[in-house]
Amino acid sequence: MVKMKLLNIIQLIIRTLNQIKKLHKIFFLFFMFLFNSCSDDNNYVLKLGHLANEDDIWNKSSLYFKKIVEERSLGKIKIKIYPNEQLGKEIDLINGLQLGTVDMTIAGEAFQNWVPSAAMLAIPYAIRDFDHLQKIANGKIGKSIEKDLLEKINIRPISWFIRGPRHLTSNRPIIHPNDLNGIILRVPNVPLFVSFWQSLGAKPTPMAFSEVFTSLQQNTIHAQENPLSLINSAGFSEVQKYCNLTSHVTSWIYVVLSEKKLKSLPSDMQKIILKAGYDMQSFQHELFFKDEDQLKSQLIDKGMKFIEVEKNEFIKKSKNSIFLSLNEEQKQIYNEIINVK
Ligand code: 2Q2
Repeated sequence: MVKMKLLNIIQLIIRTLNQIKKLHKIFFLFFMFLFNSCSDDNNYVLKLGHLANEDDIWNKSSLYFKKIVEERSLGKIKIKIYPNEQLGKEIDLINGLQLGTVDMTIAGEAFQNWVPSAAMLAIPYAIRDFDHLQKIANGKIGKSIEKDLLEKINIRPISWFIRGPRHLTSNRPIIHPNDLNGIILRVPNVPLFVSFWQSLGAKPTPMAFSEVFTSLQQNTIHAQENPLSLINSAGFSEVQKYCNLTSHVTSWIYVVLSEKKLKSLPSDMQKIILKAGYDMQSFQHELFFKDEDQLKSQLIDKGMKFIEVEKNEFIKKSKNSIFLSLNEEQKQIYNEIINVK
């Protein structure tokens, strides 16, 4: 009798335990469902497209941004990075930002096609060195370009990256502007660059960055111009023998975000993005100065020959055309730039 009772009690305990276990499972599933649907609601995806490849400093800096944003937002914000113009060419990306098909990109003087003051980012022979560059980008002129981008096309710069001087690469040495005779030269979609190279006697042709390597290889263009970092990461040393040290443009570039996208996020998420933009800038600047010194020797190792050019001849020959292409307001800013000591 006692044995039977004991058995009943044990069975009752087991049943209760089983029920608790089931309930446990149900609760678990219920909470998982809740958690998943919440995190779906709170998942924000930002697509960042740019023209450089995986090895470039822009991509390394973008990856740093991705890391800190995802960490600080506890995974609520996801940053998807598309290098190599996978998400579109520079001009398409800038259009896409305004249409809402892209959230972020890295662009600079090409903005002059929408915002005239962005031409001031890259006036040939205006910025003397990195110290001067930092003063301009951080100062009144940089701030007013940032303001124009935001007010005129609803695009918000969240970082600015330092760039090394642009040099001309080619398959024959270019020492003097006269050597440019007959040279078809790729430039980005930047009207000022077209008039600059025309004034020097070359045949500039605007083209998206992703098409440059193949066009050089096929000899449909003979030359291109870019900072050493892009020349190196894009592997132009495989299709160009000479790097002519024209140093014709020293400039900076913006990492930009669609203001509409930013404003669609909760304010704590907005703060995380803006702070991360600021931190990415410091990260890029530090990495830039570490990299910049080694780039020349890396390119020499890859077989490139560096050519000293008659820089004064380039300045002399292009000066008039640069000035003519600026309107009154731009001329004034140009004078301000060169007067910053
Ligand atoms: O040559 C290029 O395509 C790049 O260096 C940049 O895209 C260029 O500097 C500008 O189009 C930036 O807006």
